[in-house]
Amino acid sequence: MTTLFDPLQVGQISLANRIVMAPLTRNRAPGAIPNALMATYYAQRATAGLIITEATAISPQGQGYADVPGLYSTEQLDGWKQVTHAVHEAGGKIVVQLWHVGRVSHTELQPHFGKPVAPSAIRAHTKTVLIHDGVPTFVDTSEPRALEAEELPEIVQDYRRAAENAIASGFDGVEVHAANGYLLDQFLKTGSNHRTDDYGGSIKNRARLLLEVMRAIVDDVGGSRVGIRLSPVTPANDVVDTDPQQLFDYVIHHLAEMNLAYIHVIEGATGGAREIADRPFDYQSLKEVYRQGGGAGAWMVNNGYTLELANQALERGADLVAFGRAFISNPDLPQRLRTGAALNAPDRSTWYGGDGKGYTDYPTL
Ligand code: 8OZ
Repeated sequence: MTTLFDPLQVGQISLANRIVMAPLTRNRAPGAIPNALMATYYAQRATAGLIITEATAISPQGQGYADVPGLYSTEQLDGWKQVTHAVHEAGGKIVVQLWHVGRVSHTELQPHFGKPVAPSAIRAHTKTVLIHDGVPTFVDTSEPRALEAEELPEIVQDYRRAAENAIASGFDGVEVHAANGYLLDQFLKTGSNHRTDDYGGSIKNRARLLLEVMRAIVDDVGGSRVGIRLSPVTPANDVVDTDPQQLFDYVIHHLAEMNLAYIHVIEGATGGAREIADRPFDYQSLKEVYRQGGGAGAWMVNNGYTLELANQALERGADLVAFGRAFISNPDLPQRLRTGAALNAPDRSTWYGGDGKGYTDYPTL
């Protein structure tokens, strides 16, 4: 029987085990530049089979929170090189999560204090984080503007360039963040996409930008080091779709043709309930559509997993399990899971922003 501790080849990345560190926003990159503290934090967690970095802006426009990192300037690439080097020295594997927040932003974080961009000019009822005088504060997101169709090829190019930058910075691959109500998810879903051009309306049109982004990246760096994160029914950042099962069947069917390294699925409400009464979804069926379409990438599951739930998921055919909060407070999580050791509890007050406290000071066994 397969266990979490068995190795797995994921595209061109060899994983020592099936325990993945989920992407976690920590707001510790002032000026959007990755730093030595971050290198320490990630290297401490290098016994994960795979580390997925915190969401990382592909462009200044893609930025939506204070002190989250980017991957578009020389300084940022140099910062990330420290991180990938430290993780590789510690024997780990690391991919970077590529992020455009779309409407989940604030004018204070946008180039020239412009409006955040979105498929349609519909405000998200959600918060973002600004840091004033070192203190993180949650504020409402700003009113967005609808992107012109002519702007979309530039965004596709920003993703492609960020993927190239990732490889140049020593990452083992990239994960496209198409989940949690950010730009690509905003395009996918009916609640946030009211466009009447080729990028709105039908499922085919709403999925167009996502598939263009994926094709551009895969053509450039090769599918064997590309993954994608999806969240079919999450209410995170105020997204909703009238028919998520049909929408994601279409998306996954087209992803199946791309020879991706993995598909990463958030089940239920991100960081919350795994089942949502008024948003049912059949994840097993989604995986079957992927496999029937020829998709051979690893199937990664996430959201509220315990060791017991993880073992059940492996029995049902999942290949990888991503743990988020448990990795914040347990740098040696794989060893703890293997030995049944107790887990440190995460301190929520230090999740977003700050220094090494609640970041690099959690004890190992
Ligand atoms: C928590 C706080 C800020 C951003 C996501 C990137 O939900 C995030 C995020 C999470 O995917």
